[in-house]
Amino acid sequence: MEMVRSSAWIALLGIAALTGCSGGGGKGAAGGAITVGFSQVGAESEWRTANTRSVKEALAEPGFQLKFSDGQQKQENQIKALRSFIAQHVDVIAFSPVVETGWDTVLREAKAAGIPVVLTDRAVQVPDESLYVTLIGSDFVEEGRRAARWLIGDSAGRTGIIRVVELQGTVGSAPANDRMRGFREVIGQDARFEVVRSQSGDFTRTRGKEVMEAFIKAEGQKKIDVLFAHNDDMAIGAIQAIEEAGLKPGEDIHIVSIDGVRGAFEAMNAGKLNATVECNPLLGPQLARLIQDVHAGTPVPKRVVVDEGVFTREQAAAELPNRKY
Ligand code: GYE
Repeated sequence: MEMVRSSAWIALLGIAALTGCSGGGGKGAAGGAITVGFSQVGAESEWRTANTRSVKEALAEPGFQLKFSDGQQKQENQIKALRSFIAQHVDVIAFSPVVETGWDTVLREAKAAGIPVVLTDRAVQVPDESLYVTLIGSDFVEEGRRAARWLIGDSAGRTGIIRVVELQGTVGSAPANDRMRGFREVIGQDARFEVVRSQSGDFTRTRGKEVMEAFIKAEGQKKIDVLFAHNDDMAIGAIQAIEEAGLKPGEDIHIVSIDGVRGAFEAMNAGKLNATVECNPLLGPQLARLIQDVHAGTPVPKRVVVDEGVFTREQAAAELPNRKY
């Protein structure tokens, strides 16, 4: 089981030549601060709060001027923000796209305006990869696989069908699509596992609790053995629903989720969550360096991923003081 610290960055694909640098129109070209328009997904989870803090801190450094916009989990808000950044002639646009599809038009507008785009955290699906310069973030497929591998280890010696319910992240988002895929890829190789319910809880505690309540009700007398939640916040919401139904989270229903936020470590410490797969939100410093390189026209990798691990209940007490988010 991996216990790698999360700061090492690995370049996956080769070096991509940069195109579309600020085109001389931005303020940075005149030697001042680099103006960055950053469009954030929203404030849906503990992960996101830590991510926003990290980005804001890093881009508060001298050399940057940050224009920050909160999309409140709505693509239309993010598209509006990107158009406003284009109209203001920012030097670089950085954004974390709430969903994967539907960005072609606005990204073409940015390209036509000569403004380079750096994706952070989440990926887009676009027919033309030159519409963004680079993507920094986690490998969500691998996180899904890690959750499944942990589950297979946890279920060693168990016979009969193991009934799993899944709380998905935001519909159409890269982490929901990829975590679902990675998880299924691995548990699909073990005939004991059956995913009996799978629904979106939109990455929030409130929805996580509501959807888990619905799962419990719908399953009636049939036992739910495992909950896989695409993030810790939904797992924490679900824990409440499980307790209110008179069951013991972590015992009657084993729970694995993703992110590794403080709340997850506290839940593991209380015995209510069994494991969390780490997803590091502290992307700010790396993002700042990448923006500098992109603005200077220095070649950068097309894809940069974070190195992350898995933590269990047994490790929670020792690890809790080291957590930075
Ligand atoms: O796992 C979840 C957040 O995109 C990796 O978004 C991010 C996910 C994270 O809401 O908690």
